[in-house]
Amino acid sequence: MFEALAEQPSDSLLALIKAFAADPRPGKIDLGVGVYRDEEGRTPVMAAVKAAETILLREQDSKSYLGPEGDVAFVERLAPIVLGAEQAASPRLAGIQTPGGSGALRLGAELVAAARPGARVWLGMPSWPNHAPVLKAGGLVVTSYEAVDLAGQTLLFEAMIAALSQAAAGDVVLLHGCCHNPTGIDPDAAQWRVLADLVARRGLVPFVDLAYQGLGRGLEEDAEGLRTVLAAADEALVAYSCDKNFGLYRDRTGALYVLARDARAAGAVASNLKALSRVNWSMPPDHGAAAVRLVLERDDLAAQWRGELAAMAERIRAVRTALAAREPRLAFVAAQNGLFSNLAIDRSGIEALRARHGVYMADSGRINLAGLRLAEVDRLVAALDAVGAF
Ligand code: PLP
Ligand code: TYF
Repeated sequence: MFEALAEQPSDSLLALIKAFAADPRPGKIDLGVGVYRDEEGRTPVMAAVKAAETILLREQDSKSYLGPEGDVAFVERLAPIVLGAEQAASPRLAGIQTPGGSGALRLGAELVAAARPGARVWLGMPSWPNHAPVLKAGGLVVTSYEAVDLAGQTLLFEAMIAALSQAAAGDVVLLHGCCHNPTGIDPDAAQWRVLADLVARRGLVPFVDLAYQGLGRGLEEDAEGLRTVLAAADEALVAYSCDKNFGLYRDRTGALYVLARDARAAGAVASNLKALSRVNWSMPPDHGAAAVRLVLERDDLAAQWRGELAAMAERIRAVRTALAAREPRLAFVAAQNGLFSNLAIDRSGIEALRARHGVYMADSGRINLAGLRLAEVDRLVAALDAVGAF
């Protein structure tokens, strides 16, 4: 039967990891896959996480099953950081540990599809390439609309509002909580309020993907938009990833939070989340969530983690500032948030950058600013100039 299968394209972002590793040139620059890198180009295990792992190694006395909901204390400790103290304490809230933000997106889509078969989700483009396929695989009907003008590097906010004004009550709206992937262009506070009003007025269900909290303007600041929208919504979902802000990537650490209309509905949500977890992965992987829980339980480790995260965000901002200062045509980079910016470069420019200059970026023209060392700013600008990227 397997001969009937059509060949599937490989993930072009992940393929870049191998292509970059195979390039023997010493001065190559990796602006591809979205992981944080320090000034030496490393993606280290964060010291607070390492300390928590050391404690786990010493004190964990069992690896027996926990259950489909995973580490409940992890989900509870994380909630106020994401949602704020008030929403985290809401009786309308249900939460579950998931394998990364990706698992949370899939589970959230399946939950909505179970409650309302054929439900629609509105997705602004460009977006993370996995969004549409994961939401679709979860049973939702994806309607995309244009949300960013790459040539002008602007959010098409009016077009966004016009698109979402056509959404029906109960439709889901996928929103990037902060540090938009791939553009780095986030709504400002006033625009989040307009979105919140629209959600409330039309009875829409925000599904906020928060995968980079703390890597933009700050832990609290990066959650402000999400909290504004959730405060206005009767029902909402949050797919959360700890894989970037705790540096846990391959340990697949995340959570899904769901706000229901009332406490009784939240109970139904919780039991459905557990049932969906069971049929997908039975139980989520423990290690990353246990490490995060330990970090958040201990004041000294939590403070250390906050400090490390703030330093990571600081480095990303320093790279953005340096790039913008060096090249006025990249001034927009300094005003954007998080790891990414999406340059409006065509395919031939992107390929020439790889082949001639050893500069690797996503096929879309997305660059990961954390992949750039301050000492490489001049070389990147010269390479962009040489391929006619401006
Ligand atoms: N959402 C966005 C926007 C992302 O960039 C990522 C990155 O991987 C994810 C979700 C998923 O994160 P995770 O690796 O935790 O599944
Ligand atoms: O956008 C990125 O680069 C990160 C990492 O299938 C990633 O979100 C990329 C592709 C993928 C999973 C994670």
